[in-house]
Amino acid sequence: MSERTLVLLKPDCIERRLVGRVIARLEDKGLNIIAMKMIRVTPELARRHYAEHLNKPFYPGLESFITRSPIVAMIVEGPEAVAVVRNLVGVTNGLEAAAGTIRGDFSSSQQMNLVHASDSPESALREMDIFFSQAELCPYAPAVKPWLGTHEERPAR
Ligand code: FUP
Repeated sequence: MSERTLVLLKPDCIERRLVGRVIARLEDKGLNIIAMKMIRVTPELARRHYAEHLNKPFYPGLESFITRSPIVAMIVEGPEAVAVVRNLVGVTNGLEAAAGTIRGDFSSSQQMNLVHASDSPESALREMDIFFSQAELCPYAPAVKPWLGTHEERPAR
């Protein structure tokens, strides 16, 4: 079923000039980018986004990292987008992420792992709302739809 999820290209992704290569992986998979902007995360925004980690020992370092350079925030849309994007991104620690995933191919760090992707449909709704207003969404028909699956797999909705 078609879903939307939040993707953040983190400061290390921008600093290392990997933005184009990471976006290409999302596009290659057949996902639609329906919103995108470059912003600098403020400490307040970091605390909202990472609310579940606020009391963890690694939070101060995480906040310093996510606020140190701009990020690119995106909403991507496609069949089962939440799980599909998490699989493309790989597990949290770049050293453990599978080869072929973004983190597995480009990261050797637990903190500087290039990309954030929502971990559930509920998280996606909460996080999309933090970074984007409804007016910023630009949905469009995916030209690749005939290649995304058979009619039996995904009846018209
Ligand atoms: P993920 O869902 O893979 O982005 O990872 P988590 O939600 O578990 O963690 C959020 C961010 O905190 C990760 F991107 C990296 C960072 N982190 C650390 O820096 N140290 C830790 O021990 C755990 C997570």
